[in-house]
Amino acid sequence: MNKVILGLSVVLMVGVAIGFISLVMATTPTAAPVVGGQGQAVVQPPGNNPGSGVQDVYVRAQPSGRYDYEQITVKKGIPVRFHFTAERGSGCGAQLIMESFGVRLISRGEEQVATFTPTQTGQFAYHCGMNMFRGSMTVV
Ligand SMILES: [Cu+2]
Repeated sequence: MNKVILGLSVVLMVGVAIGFISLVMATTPTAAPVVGGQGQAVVQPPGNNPGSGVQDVYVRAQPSGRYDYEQITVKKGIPVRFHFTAERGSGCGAQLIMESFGVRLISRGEEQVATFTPTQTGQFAYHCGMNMFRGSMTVV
């Protein structure tokens, strides 16, 4: 009788453990968030640090033909330090242009930085030379 109870407890515990693991796996993001496109959330890139006097944003051109961050949000009146890196294999994504702020960066795998201060709210595009890589910076 005790053996039966012991056996049932083991089965129960294994079941609970498997349930817990699947729950954790279901709720844990397995990859970096893909942003941009319709209906997707606006994500603050890592390092954006209001209060520091500078807003650091980080954008990478990827071999997939897209930026890792296609929607970024910054605040008006605070200098933006725009860090841009084109990953190997990202082709024409090596060039990043942001006309509104006179930004033209070319990366060959290393990080390039442009600093500017947005003085108006609105949406400002950043893109590669051929407009294939596309992103939008929202100033609020
Ligand atoms: Cu391009």
